[in-house]
Amino acid sequence: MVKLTTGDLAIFGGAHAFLRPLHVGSPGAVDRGRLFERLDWALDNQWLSNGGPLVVEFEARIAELAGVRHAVATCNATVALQMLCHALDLSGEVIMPSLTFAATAHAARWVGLDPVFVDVDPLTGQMDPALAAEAVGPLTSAILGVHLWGRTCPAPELEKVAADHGLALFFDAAHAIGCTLGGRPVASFGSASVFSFHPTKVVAGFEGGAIVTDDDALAGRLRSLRDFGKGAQAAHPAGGTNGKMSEAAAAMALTSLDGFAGAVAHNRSNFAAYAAGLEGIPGVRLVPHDASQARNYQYVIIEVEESAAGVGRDLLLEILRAERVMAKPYFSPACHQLEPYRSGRLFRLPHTERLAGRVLALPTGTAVSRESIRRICDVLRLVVSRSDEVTCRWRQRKGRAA
Ligand code: T4K
Repeated sequence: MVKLTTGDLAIFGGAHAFLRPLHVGSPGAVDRGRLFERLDWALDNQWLSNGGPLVVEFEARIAELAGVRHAVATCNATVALQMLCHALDLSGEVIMPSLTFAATAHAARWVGLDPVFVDVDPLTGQMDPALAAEAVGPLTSAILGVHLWGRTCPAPELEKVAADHGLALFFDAAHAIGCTLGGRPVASFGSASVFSFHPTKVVAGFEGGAIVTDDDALAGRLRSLRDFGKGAQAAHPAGGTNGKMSEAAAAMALTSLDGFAGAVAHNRSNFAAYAAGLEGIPGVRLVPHDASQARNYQYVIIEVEESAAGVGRDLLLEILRAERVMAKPYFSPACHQLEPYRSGRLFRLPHTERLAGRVLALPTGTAVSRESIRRICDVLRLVVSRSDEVTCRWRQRKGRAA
């Protein structure tokens, strides 16, 4: 149904734009026949974890896709980041952006490190390397870059900062599988990078992660740490953990990986549909991709400027959710606005705070069609074009509810 008036919006009693909720992170379609074949094979093989053949195959394919020698598959990306902090023998402080999912900071915190947050570029939302350099102190042991939303952060500049100060450099590439920067695969920067294969990611393994690296010794330490410290040349002070990927997760991840190129093509076409649909809506900026680089397009991010749109991000989110468009405010609050960091050191991060109050991730992925995107954009256009009336009705509604 085409929505023509504010009364047609679901928040004011109109019909929902969608019969079923449309999620940001709906798992992509996979070839179920192939998935069940792999699961059957694993059951027949009677080897369900601890570096089984499907995990080994998955690691080889991820290393190839990432353009590096090693992929160490893990149960998820959070544990992968924790293992990497130990394997790099970090201590004290780690410099990172605050505009990221909590897992980035929590992983460092979990292993006893102190995250030091730096601000981001106001347009791209990516960590500012000059501020990373300024944040280096006597306790700093590493810089953790994040390729936020699958857009790449300024990795070469971060490499220079790390080299100038003798720091370790590694990357949270949870969003960035298959992405390049200056023609180089993201995994070629720093000592290592971490991918996520959570169901909401473009390659999904039920749960899953991988650390990719060209460093043979680091890969060896990670394999040992992942499996309770077994097989280490020298015992690690952290002992070890259980960070292994199961054969079932590898079966799913391999099957999802089979469809990677198709999923990226679908996401790219969705991104183009959003770009066309949002064109000219005042105050709604689609955060762009660098089309000259390989991208997986798995996150569609808009920035809502209330003074131009007439409605703020939070009201827009409420309106979209009423329509069953389950947009997500990635990433709000930013990490430094969350406990346990909020009650600790004071960070002044104006660009991060501004973006955290304005950004919204919109549904994409193979479950989202161009027609659905057209409908989402039409809702946004209607709301912004009638923003005074929308705000007035919303206030009245709130007043009645209070
Ligand atoms: N670093 C970064 C930068 C990250 O973004 C993440 C995770 C990590 C590290 C750590 O990776 P992992 O340890 O998870 O491998 C979701 C995901 O759980 C999380 O993996 C992801 N980033 C983050 C950006 O998004 P939430 O708290 O927003 O999850 P939730 O449950 O609200 O799900 C997100 C959307 O996906 C919802 O709209 C529902 C939908 N969904 C979710 C699942 C699980 C589905 O449609 N189907 C599903 O099976 O964190």
